[in-house]
Amino acid sequence: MNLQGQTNLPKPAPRQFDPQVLAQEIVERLTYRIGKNAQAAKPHDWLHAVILSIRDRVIDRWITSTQKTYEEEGRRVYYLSLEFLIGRLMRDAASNMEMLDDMQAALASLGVDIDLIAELEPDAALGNGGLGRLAACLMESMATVDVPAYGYGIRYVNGMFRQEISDGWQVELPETWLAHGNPWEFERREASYEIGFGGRVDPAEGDSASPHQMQWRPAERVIATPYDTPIAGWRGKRVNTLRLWTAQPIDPILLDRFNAGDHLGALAESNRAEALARVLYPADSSPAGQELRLRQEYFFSSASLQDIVRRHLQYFGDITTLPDKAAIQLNDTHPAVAVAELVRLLLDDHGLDFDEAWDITRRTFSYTNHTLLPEALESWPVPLFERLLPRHMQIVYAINSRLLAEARRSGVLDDQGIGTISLIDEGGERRVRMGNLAFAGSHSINGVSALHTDLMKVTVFADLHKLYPARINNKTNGVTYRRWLMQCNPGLTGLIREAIGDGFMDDPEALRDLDRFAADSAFQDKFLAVKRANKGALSTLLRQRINARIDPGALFDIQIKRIHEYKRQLLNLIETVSLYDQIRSHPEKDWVPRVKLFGGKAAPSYHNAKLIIKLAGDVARTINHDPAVQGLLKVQFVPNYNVSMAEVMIPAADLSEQISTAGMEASGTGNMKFAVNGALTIGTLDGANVEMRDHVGEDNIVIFGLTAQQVNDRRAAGYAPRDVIDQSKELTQALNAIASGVFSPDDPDRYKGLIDGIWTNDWFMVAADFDSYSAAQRRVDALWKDQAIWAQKAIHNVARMGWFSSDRTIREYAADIWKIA
Ligand code: 26Q
Repeated sequence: MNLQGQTNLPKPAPRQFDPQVLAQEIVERLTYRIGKNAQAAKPHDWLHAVILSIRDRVIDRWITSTQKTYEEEGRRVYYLSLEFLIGRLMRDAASNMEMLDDMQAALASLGVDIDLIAELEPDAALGNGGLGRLAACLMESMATVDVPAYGYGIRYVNGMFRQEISDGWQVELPETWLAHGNPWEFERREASYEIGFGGRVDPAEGDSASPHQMQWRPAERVIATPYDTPIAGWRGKRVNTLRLWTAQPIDPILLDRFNAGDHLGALAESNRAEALARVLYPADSSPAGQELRLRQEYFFSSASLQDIVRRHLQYFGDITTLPDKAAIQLNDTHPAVAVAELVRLLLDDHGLDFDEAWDITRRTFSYTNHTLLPEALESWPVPLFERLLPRHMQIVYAINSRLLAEARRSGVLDDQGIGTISLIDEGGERRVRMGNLAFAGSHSINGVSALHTDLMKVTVFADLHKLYPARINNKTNGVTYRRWLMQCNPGLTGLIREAIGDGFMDDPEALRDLDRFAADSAFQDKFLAVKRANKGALSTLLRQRINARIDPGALFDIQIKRIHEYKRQLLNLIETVSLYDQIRSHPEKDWVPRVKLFGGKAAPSYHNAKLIIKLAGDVARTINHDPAVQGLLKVQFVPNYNVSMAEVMIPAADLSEQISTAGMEASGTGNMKFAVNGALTIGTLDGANVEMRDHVGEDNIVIFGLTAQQVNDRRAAGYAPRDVIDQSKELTQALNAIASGVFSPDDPDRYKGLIDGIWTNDWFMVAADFDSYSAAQRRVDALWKDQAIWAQKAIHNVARMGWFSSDRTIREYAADIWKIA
């Protein structure tokens, strides 16, 4: 091998996608990797063999990409996230490697239906909702636009729980996605690290030790071992790495204790370590202040930082150039302790002085905020933080004293302002504010939609923004159109290709060309036929899964997302009840047949969210059994909504419900997926809906309700829901029906408290927006009656949504935050 050895390495054989060759490969994997022949193979074995065949192609590119990254010596991106909601990978990888059609043909020649085996792949649900799915879309887009990136997270044994509905109530069951093994991952034992907890801090020994240098002696240590999953970009251009950590005890069994007869004690350490990667916290907006959660946050942050620093030193040898070679993006505050961890590594392990350590840290980190809800802002009690991370507590204090001194010197903040930017909340029980730590430790802080970013500047980060006015910037979310159009909606994709060619597959903004077909009645007919077929497929699936009977000829009106009061599933249900009431009162009117579908999980401890699920079931049962509205209105709650279910429901939607209280949904990303699949949106001017309206045009979206400003003003002026309710006969009737037990005869008071909340407080402005929402729904009905107009608007949506591709989002991060060419 010569000095440039790599360039002389044998090149992997060119990829061949001949279905016959593929069929041979699959059978070969089946035989030699799984140990079965085609006759004995079960569907699971076929799936495994198919994944191995795809994986081998991915690996060729993975190795080339890694090599290219090393050779280019450019900056790498590290995306730190406690959640990656990836879903299934088989179709994604095969499609991105451009072998999906050939794979289908190969399998067909072996007598295997690709759709049937694809169904068997578990849905990797290592995330709660939007934030986790965004991380997955961004990973795929980074590979697609050729950004060298690593995702870092936790390999939870149990991801998001499986939701069952029992007697109408949500029941949470563990999801065991790893039960049959995971052919996508590679264990990398050689890249293991020790992670400490607790213990004490001593001054560093030796004459050369700097004053800030300390020696942390943790009381407890665990090993973090990574598992790598390749993430292939579109056309296999680049394959990046998703590195997920698992935890192991240093001593699996304490043999001395075991031999002394303490059998449980001998395993205690092991259980404690394994708990770290056991389960994803299923709360998406009200942080559970549990010690285990903070331990998870530190565990994966420390492992990731040690890995990043080791890799940097191995290739560049000089820790001070870290910010030139590494950009670390914090996905919300969940990994914010990484800021203190990097400072610790620089001070204690590398002997830098504090100023230099702090400068390197700030130039390396950037932070994405995903919520303005005060109850979702993470903070940890100082005593807990100090007990678990004594050295980091010192570092937080040191950062804080600099931050506050700088603020005083600047003169832009008064004492109250200084109090709000402090890393320590001194009101009551003292707490470490993770949002302020992430902000202080970053050179860039971004929101996820234009509105959300504007609101960040005047709410949560108003004072930090005064002090550092250049740091906050916007990066409107996007979604990957490979998964969310091309894979989940082959019918529409085929129709688009027929009309405008394949350009949009590499450049989603080329979807624009479709605009000129919007008024073309032949194209409209084909478009409506595709939608109808997708609705048929959903209807078949729901019949098989939950024995639901829904008519694909009706308008499919869908709200799928986590259940939360601010997302206002309750507004939708109250309007459904009101519509039910109106149909019964006026059966002679020309009602539009509607199917209303709901899906989503409630945080297990979120009482009202669980009650809303129960209400959806109660309303559904009553309406679906009433012959008076038969064929006109149907309601269904779809259990266990997840990525795979979204991939079937979204292409089948006519109407997308994006109805959060304005100012409360940071962005939304489901809204984008629906629109690009040709659904019309009924929505408030919240999150990215605002920008969607700007792109698709106000005639092609149904907007209603108070604006964020109006919500704010109403609250400030002392909003009295009672006055609003008294003005609306329909709302009064619907609320009374629900509160009096019309839908819950078995327990008439079940919804009394929930509905009382609307009468007395109505923080989420359900009553204030009701009439406007109801009127908007009747505008939707009117549009539906003219299918040509409906199709025209829907086609404009598909054509004009290209900007919401996560490729665009990633290009903006790369240019503005990571400074990658
Ligand atoms: C924090 C501490 C302890 C336990 C749990 C949590 C926690 C976990 C997940 C807090 C929040 C989340 C998830 C938030 C989330 O999904 N936010 C959504 O992010 C999307 C991507 O930016 C946006 O589109 C949505 O508007 C936003 O709600």
